[in-house]
Amino acid sequence: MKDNGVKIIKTTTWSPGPGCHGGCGILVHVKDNKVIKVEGDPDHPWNQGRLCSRCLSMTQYMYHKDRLKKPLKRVGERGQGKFEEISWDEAFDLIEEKMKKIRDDHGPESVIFHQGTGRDIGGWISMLAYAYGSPNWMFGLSGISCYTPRLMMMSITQGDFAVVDASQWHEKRYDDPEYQIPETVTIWGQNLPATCPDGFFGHWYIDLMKRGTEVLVIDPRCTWIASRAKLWLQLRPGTDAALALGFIHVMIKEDLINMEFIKKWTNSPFLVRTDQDSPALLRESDLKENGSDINFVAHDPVSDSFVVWESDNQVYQKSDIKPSMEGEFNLTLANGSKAKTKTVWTLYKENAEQYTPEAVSKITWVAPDKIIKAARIYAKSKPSALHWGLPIDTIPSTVPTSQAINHLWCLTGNLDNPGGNAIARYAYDVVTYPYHTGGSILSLPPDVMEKRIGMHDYGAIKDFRAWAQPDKVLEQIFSGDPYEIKGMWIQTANPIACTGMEPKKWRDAIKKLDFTVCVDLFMTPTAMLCDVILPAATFLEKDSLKAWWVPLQAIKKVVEVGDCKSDIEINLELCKRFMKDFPYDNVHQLFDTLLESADMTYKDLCDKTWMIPPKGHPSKPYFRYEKGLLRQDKKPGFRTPSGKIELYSSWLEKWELDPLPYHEEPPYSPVSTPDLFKEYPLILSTGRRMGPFFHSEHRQIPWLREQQRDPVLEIHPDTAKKYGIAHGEKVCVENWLGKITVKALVTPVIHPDIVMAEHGWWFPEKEGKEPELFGVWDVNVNQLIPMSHEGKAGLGSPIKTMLCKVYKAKG
Ligand SMILES: Nc1nc2c(c(=O)[nH]1)N[C@H]1C(S)=C(S)[C@@H](COP(=O)(O)OP(=O)(O)OC[C@H]3O[C@@H](n4cnc5c(=O)[nH]c(N)nc54)[C@H](O)[C@@H]3O)O[C@H]1N2
Ligand SMILES: Nc1nc2c(c(=O)[nH]1)N[C@H]1C(S)=C(S)[C@@H](COP(=O)(O)OP(=O)(O)OC[C@H]3O[C@@H](n4cnc5c(=O)[nH]c(N)nc54)[C@H](O)[C@@H]3O)O[C@H]1N2
Ligand code: SF4
Ligand SMILES: [Mo]
Repeated sequence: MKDNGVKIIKTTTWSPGPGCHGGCGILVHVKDNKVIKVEGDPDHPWNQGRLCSRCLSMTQYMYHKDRLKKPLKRVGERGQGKFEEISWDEAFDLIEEKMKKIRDDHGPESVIFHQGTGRDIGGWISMLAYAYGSPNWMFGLSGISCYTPRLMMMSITQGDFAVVDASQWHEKRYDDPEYQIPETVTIWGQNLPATCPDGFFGHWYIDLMKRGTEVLVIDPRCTWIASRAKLWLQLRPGTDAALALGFIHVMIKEDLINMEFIKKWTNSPFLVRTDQDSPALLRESDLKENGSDINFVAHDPVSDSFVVWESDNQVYQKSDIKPSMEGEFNLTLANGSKAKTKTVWTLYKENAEQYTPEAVSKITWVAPDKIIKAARIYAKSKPSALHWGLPIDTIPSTVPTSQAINHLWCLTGNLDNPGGNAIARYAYDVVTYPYHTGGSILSLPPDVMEKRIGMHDYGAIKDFRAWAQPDKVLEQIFSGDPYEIKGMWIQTANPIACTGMEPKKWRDAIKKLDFTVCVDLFMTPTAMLCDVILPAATFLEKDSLKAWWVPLQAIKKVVEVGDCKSDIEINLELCKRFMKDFPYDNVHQLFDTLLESADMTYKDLCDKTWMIPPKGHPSKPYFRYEKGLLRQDKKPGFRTPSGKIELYSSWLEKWELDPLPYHEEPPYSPVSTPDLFKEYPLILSTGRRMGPFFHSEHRQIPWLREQQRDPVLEIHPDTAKKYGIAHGEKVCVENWLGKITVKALVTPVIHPDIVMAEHGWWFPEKEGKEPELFGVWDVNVNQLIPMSHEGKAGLGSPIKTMLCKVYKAKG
């Protein structure tokens, strides 16, 4: 398209620029090789023309005077802020020399490849780490507490991930005849209009609400959506598992569950041995079908488990026997000994029994009648969809919490149904960012993978996600045990201002290493400490592709800025230097290989810009478990070890964790640390997102910063009054780990016993060298949150459930 010398190009987003998890369709106006305007693409089914302020500010971002435009080499001491511009050739040569030396002297595992959140990086940074030979590719957030716990739990429970079906799999969206508007959407700890995370666009809820969907909100804060909800439950932070189990209790008691679905598709009729220290699913080796006391116990070959069958004549006949859900059975095992067993469903009901509305109310602060009402709304709505956010990950007990919530849609059969929780796969099975082990562009031999940090501590780290465990990485940088860490490659992360808890430890860790590289777009508190800084291109300056979840889409290079290079080009160049016979010459060759499963080339994809999988494709809903579209063996069922939804989790059993969900107190809370609570009498929640900023980004962009100049602490008017704090005044937020000074935002949206601090703050306009580091130590709330508090699965951390005191700052 051409008009007055202005070319309009259709493309899609995926960091850097808006920062975000991306997905939106845009029209880019280009004049004289310069972007002059970005607007929403009205024809793109995802955002249908809408854009957030971060995308609308792209011109200010791309052409900002502070953008890094050439590679930099440190010439002073670390943190002194003395850098010299070098060419790309010099930068690549230097990195090659230094990193090869570390590899020769200490082994490739001694370099950590550190990424930030889920942006256009996972595929490319894992490729670089593996080409170099290091298994230590890492997302540096304590306990990997962002999305991974939810992904892991969905994967082991139902074999696939799921998200709310807001019609995103249909080009015609809400008007598609197959689609059904959810009667209710439950928004569990998510602030969607501001966040749009994890392959979801926040405004879809508003579209749904306009079409009649009611919302149920579970959040300690009255969010924009909560203020428009049918019911809002203001729970105590970190008690979500108890609340979900309270729902389950009510749903079972009032028969609001979908028993047909549960019988047919879950492992509820399986038998569990209960007379040992820890219960265990029965295996074929435990029992012979004909050798048991009762002849209606049948072996299920897919799952290698035992199922109890209902039968009038008590003779096992596959054709006329229905699985039975309930009971206790004394069996004779294959080795002749006796065993007590119960069905999964019997155990499940017993477990839920204790979570009465009254008991749950005491834990969660939500009134019993509200718990009952909410459970009824969720379970009776047809279809009913549930979306959950980051707070489910940011607690050490994230595994039982995500499990309990995941069960809600499994118990009601709202899985892969129109308007429920649809199974989400990469569109056309094109993997640009591997969310679990496998799917990476390169792989490493098992003996090298064995050295991945945290692998032997946690089953979930070993079996589910190929990342190193970040808390263990930080510990190992200081201990050198079992091997020394010597270098760090940091790309799309800002551990000093954002990803790192106890960021002063991360500062010391980075400074301790022999060689560090940071790839970023601006100088940050983290980049300031590194040896080489490489200038990355924005998404409008690079070619890339995305399939999270739909559509499959192209990101197109529209212009160039300075000497900036895309992350993928940087990594590909280094892969060639680190790995003999690296299979790709250029990024387009790599993209073409990734697109093989879609049977197209990158050029084809660019011509179309975006594509939605056709009906019948395994990456398109609905009811794929009935059609044999989910499992590799093409049988009906789910991609779990048993082929069933595992309400009783065989993976958790294998990892020696509790196979059923339960509530566990956060490590610091009025209940678990009452003495500490006397000194620090407020619950500190952190990281409530801000629309204009993405984490630690965008503080230098005028149109964005003018929306909010300073970091704030949300505090209830009664609490502010109690502590003599007025709106807008400077307050200290302090606990036993540290202190920050921010502005009080006195507001009734927050519970009187909770204060909410923002994360990711630093001031690009302030002094950058140490000790100031852009004022990060005055305002970074992560100084009040500990590392090494991951849960039993190696996942989760107390990011949103700390304690603090608040008082007026002096002066
Ligand atoms: N207290 C508290 N802390 C938190 C959270 C919280 O809720 N509370 N949330 C946590 C969560 S969920 C996450 S995911 C982390 C996120 O942490 P990060 O991912 O580290 O956050 P960002 O500030 O978005 O990005 C880090 C840096 O990457 C650069 N960058 C952005 N995109 C790109 C890109 O495509 N290429 C390159 N080379 N650089 C890029 C940015 O300029 C920025 O300097 O923060 C965590 N920190
Ligand atoms: N503008 C913007 N968008 C972003 C980001 C950003 O920095 N800025 N970050 C991106 C990233 S990486 C992520 S992970 C997502 C996160 O996005 P979301 O999943 O939406 O998470 P948050 O904004 O951290 O918190 C969501 C809500 O949870 C509530 N909450 C706090 N504690 C609890 C609790 O214990 N239980 C319950 N039920 N609710 C609680 C908060 O009050 C808040 O309203 O956002 C992404 N999108
Ligand atoms: S969700 Fe908002 S910030 Fe993210 S790509 Fe879309 S418009 Fe841009
Ligand atoms: Mo995140």
